Amino acid sequence: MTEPAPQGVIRVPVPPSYREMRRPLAQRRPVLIAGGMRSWPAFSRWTLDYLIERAGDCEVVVRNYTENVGVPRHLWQRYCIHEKMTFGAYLEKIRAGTAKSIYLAQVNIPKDLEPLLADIEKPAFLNYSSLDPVLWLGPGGHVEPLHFDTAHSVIGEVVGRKRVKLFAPTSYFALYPFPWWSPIGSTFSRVDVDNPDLALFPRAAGATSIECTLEAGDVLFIPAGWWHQVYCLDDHAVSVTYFCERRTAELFDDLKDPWCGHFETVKYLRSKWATAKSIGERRMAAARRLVGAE
Ligand SMILES: O=C(O)CCC(=O)C(=O)O
Repeated sequence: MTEPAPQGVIRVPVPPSYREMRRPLAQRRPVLIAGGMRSWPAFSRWTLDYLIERAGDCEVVVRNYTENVGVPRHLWQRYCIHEKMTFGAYLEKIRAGTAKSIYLAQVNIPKDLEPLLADIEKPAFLNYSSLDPVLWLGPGGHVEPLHFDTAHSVIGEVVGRKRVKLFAPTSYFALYPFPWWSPIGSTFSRVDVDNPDLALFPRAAGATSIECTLEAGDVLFIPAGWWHQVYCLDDHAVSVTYFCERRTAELFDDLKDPWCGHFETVKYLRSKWATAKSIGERRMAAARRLVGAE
């Protein structure tokens, strides 16, 4: 089965008007707002020296992917090892080029990097509520594996560039998510989309991606359910994501989302299990009555 090619990433000027954002949001298409975060103080401030001086003592948790380097993705036993260190120690590793398979991902800025909070702004076109903004910082060459989020992502690219490969939610079955009981999690794909093993994952041949490159200063809106794999370019790349609570986004129609369908499947199986259990219990009660045990 071949998926229809998703239309490309829509580019809108900054600041986007409500009208310009309304249609892509309603159609749930990725949107790139070129220069959308250039007004953030972070854009001109966030050098490695500045980050170390402002927040170097903060303790953060980083993701160490070393054990998975060179291992085919579907054989990963776990996603990564989490390690605690100071933000400053991690930034020194970035500077020294020794953080190759260590990524600082999804660090809650208000809680864990509070001194940096004044440097960022929630994009004005975001007219629904968001969770706490999170920081991503990593070395050039890092690839954040293909996954989707259950909330919209609004990514502000602060330093360096990132290439983003996107697949529409309709590619769900072509991308073979890990099973929901695996330690990796069912929002991650088992397929290495840059070099898919079509003998193992034949449907992946039909998955069609779109791509964009985020330059420093750009903002990318990724609707919930869109798969994305993110490649850090340049010496290092830093971005901030505002995840938006999907329940508060009035433009949603959950039932049409395949990933929602996935959770629906789990709910359905649970309800079947409950039904089977109650039938089993009734039969056991009848059997006990039959043999006079009740
Ligand atoms: O920047 C990255 O490495 C990943 C970002 C991401 O997955 C997100 O913001 O949803």
